[in-house]
Order: sequence, then structure tokens, then C-alpha cells
Amino acid sequence: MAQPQTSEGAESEKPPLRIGMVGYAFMGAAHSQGWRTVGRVFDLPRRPVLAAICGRDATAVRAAADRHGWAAAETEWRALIARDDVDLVDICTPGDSHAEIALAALAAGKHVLCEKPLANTVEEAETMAAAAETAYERGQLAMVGFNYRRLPATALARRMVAEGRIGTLRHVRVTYLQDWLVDPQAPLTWRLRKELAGSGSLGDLGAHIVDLAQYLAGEQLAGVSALTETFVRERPLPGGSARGLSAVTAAGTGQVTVDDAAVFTARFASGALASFEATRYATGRKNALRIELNGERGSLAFDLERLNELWYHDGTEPDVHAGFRRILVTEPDHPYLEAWWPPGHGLGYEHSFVHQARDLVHAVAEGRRPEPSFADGLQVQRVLAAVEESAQKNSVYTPIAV
Ligand code: SOE
Repeated sequence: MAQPQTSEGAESEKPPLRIGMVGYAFMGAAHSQGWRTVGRVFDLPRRPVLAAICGRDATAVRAAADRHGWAAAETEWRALIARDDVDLVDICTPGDSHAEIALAALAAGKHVLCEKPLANTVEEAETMAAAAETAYERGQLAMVGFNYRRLPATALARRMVAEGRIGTLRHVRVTYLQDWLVDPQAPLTWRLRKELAGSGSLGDLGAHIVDLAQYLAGEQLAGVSALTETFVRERPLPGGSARGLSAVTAAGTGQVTVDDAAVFTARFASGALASFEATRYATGRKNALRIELNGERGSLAFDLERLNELWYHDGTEPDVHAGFRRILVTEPDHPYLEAWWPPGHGLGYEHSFVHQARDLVHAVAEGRRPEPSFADGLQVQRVLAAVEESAQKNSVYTPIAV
């Protein structure tokens, strides 16, 4: 691991960056891990302090504060934002509250980190991006949590594309596969309700792969052609609860109001072609994000299930010994790895959140616009909206004659 901070004194002399987090479930735990660890691994210009965490259930949020190391717990997000000992608000709630919390936090002079997707609608995302722009003029930063950019292998892939190692891009092929909805009896959680999640696989998994594809390609998508499907339209209510649900049946089930899967093709601004698949029905696939880029000079491939590896084919090598080779991304010269373990000692999923925290602390200290910004989050939201529109119109879907 990197040099430990030189002395307790030097570390405590750094100006603090006091974090307030809203939400304490899966993403809250992952972000907590990031904030708790980052200052112990990286030499940062500011010292992250886990000031306060917020959730509606007083007992549960207190337990989360104790488990994850937060100094205080709040049950009202407005109270969290009003605290003088919070500089940055980290939003880890379902998408329906992102806009309201982010706008209030920016108005209160705080920096903001917001989980993906940025919002539930393009309109909300536009308002958030505009508010972030105004806040930036006042010295506040706003970033979206597309954490898969922060893995050493994906960051290395970006570097290699930017260095021209695959040349002119022709194809990007991405799939993000999970299987936790295969069972039709799996409960109707918030992720399956449009009013809370905005969309289904599309916003949850599709947002990640749209961002990652554009980040690696270094360019934006120009258009899409899509199919979406909801395979199981009614599911049992979680714990029999009907809270906030409009459509509850006598059988104690409720309607799934989001997509289960989204498949789309796309064209990049440069003319490169891309294909995307996001689903929660890929039986046996737990969190399988795979991406391959093919360029005129070479190809790169990454698989989240083997996240310390990047595959590279250098098409300029003589055919006789050319081929895909595995780069074990654990060298100190690889992105983020100067601070971690000796070569060969790999990292995991949670480290993407440590790196996200690292990059944001640096951006705040340097007053630099963070990436991905709220404007980047808005652009992804526009891609998601275009996918939904295309799927609804069914415009380019040609049924096969029987
Ligand atoms: C959904 O299943 C989920 O938890 C996403 O919400 C996360 O963003 C993704 O990283 C893992 O899967």
C-alpha cells in the first residue's frame, strides 16, 4: 500500500471536507465505504469527515451510522442540508428524490454527489444541470456517481483509447446482465415502480453502460433504436405492504410499471455503431457488465466479473503472433493503483467508490469541474429517454412475416 500519511498531525491539519449522506441502503453502504477508506489510502488535499447520515427510520439510520462510522444521524434530509457541519451532500436515495434534494443542497451552498441515474426524467435532470452550473459559478461542485468509470481497468481502457491504441472506433458492444427478477414471485420493490425509480433495467443498468460506453469512446451517442419489455407485469407486494401504490389487486400483488429489459442499437456521433443490452432476467448472471471496443488499429475488452483484467488486441502486430492479451491491471502506473497493493494483489467493486471519493475531493480542493458532471448526467438521461421513445414508437422494429 502507499506510504501511510506522514503523521497524525499532518493529516489532522488538512482542511476537512464534511460529508452528509442521504440514504443508507446498498448505495449508502457503498459510498460510506468509499468516504471512510479514501483518506487512509490516498494522500488527499482535504480530509473527508463522515459528519452525518440521514434516513427516515430513526432506529435504522442510527444503526447505519454506527456500522458505517458516521458521527451523527438525522431523520429529515432538510435538517441534514441545514447543518453547518456539512460541506458536501451525497445523495444515495431512489431516483424520485434526487432532484429535490440536490436542488435544495445546491441552494444551501453545498457540493453535491448524486447517485445514478441523475434523475427520473429529462426535465428534472435539466433543472439539476442548470442549478449545478449556477452553483459552479459560486464555487460549488456537483458530480454524478457513475462509479464504473473509476475502476483501474476501465480508466486504463479510457487512457488507451485516448492514446490512439485502437485507432478510429468502429464498434462498441455492451451488456449489463443480472438475474434477480427471474423468479416471478420476487417482490415488487421500489426498483419496479416508475414513480420511484423512473425506469427499470434501463435507468438502473442501462444508465451505467451508456455512461461507460461514451466515456471509453470519448464521444457521445447520436441516436438509438430500441426494444424494451416487461416480462412479469404483476408481483407480490413486499411484506404485503401497499404503501404508495395506486394499482393493488385483491390477490395482494401490484403492477410492475417499469421495463424488465432494454435492448438497443445506437450510432455514435463519429459513425461508430454500438449495441446495448440491460436486463434483470439473464439467468445465472449476477452483475455481468461486459464491454468491447473495436477500432481500426485494435480492440479492448473488459468484464466486471474479472475486474482486474483488461484485454487488448493490437491490430498492428503481425498476424502470426497477434491476438488478445490480458493486461493484469495491478501495476503502480495503472490508474489509481499507485496507492494500493503490490502488483498482482487485485481490487474489487467497492474500490470504485473509494476512487470516486478521491476524484471528488481533488476536484473540490482544486475548484475543478468534476466528471461526470450533472451536465453529463443530463446527457445520459436524454439517451435513456430516446431509448424509451424509440421502444414506444416501435418505429424501426420490423416484424418477420409468417
Ligand atoms: C441494481 O441491481 C444495482 O444495484 C445498481 O443499482 C447498481 O448501480 C449497480 O452497480 C449494481 O446493481
